[in-house]
Amino acid sequence: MTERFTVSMDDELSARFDAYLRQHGYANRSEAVRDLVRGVLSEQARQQDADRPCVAAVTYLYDHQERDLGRRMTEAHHEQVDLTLSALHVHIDQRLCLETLVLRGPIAATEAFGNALISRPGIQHGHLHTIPLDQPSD
Ligand code: NI
Repeated sequence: MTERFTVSMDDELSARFDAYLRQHGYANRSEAVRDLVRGVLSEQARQQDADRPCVAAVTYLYDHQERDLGRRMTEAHHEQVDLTLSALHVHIDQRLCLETLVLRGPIAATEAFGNALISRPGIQHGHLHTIPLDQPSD
């Protein structure tokens, strides 16, 4: 089933929304509204339930020769092995490394780990994307 509803918007907000659609490559307003609603609901779930299960992807760049980061980041991953499903390490050039970790666990613990990784000195372009999962039925 698909529910249809009409949204009223003043001209200025509507023009800004259309610009947003173009920037983000949306073919129509409905798809953009669906994504925005999903985003808001995910954020609400994230804030309301620290124990809710989630999967998350954390990505960042660093110079492995700086601050002994190559060794220290690997050590950090091993300390939280229960939260880490997978770790991808790519050598970008002589010095730079890109890492993407796929995490799984309770939202609060997973985000605390991801945020602690990307806030370390020398870690660049850190980004954490959390996807809340439905509570397991028991
Ligand atoms: Ni590397």
